[in-house]
Amino acid sequence: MKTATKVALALSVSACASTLAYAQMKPEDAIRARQSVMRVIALNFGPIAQMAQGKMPWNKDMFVANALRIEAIWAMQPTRFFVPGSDHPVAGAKIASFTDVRPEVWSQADKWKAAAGRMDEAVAGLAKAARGADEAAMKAAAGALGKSCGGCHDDFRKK
Ligand code: ASC
Repeated sequence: MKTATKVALALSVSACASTLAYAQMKPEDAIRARQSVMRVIALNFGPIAQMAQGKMPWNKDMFVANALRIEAIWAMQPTRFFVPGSDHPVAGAKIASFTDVRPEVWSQADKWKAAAGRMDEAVAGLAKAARGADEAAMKAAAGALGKSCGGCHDDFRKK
């Protein structure tokens, strides 16, 4: 490997490593990051939920595309963005940092992690169903995912 290539590689690895230091993220950046990820998941889940509930005509290609996108987006592990200090808007921050998070995310961390774990399972279940051919299984998996979204929102997000 040429020296220039080695240097470029080392630089890109350290740039990635520094963006991975989530615990050191500014709270306002963490709030924006998790809201951005959740927002894109919600946009992809909307049509899936509507199809599962018969509120929108069945479109398998759309269902599958959205389900696999949700898998990819959830793989960003947005739960990492619940860093200490991100439980309230940050005074003087350069970006808006309004948050609906409840402090129970930290004070009942085990319960919150369990709820997040159920989300892992539900997202995997949706993606698995989407890779199959069974429409009923896809709709059932969509329902399960909706429940697991709600499982966190009920207890850990302000009404
Ligand atoms: C959505 C969305 C959520 C979940 C939740 C399901 O589409 O934005 O937060 O579904 O309402 O319980």
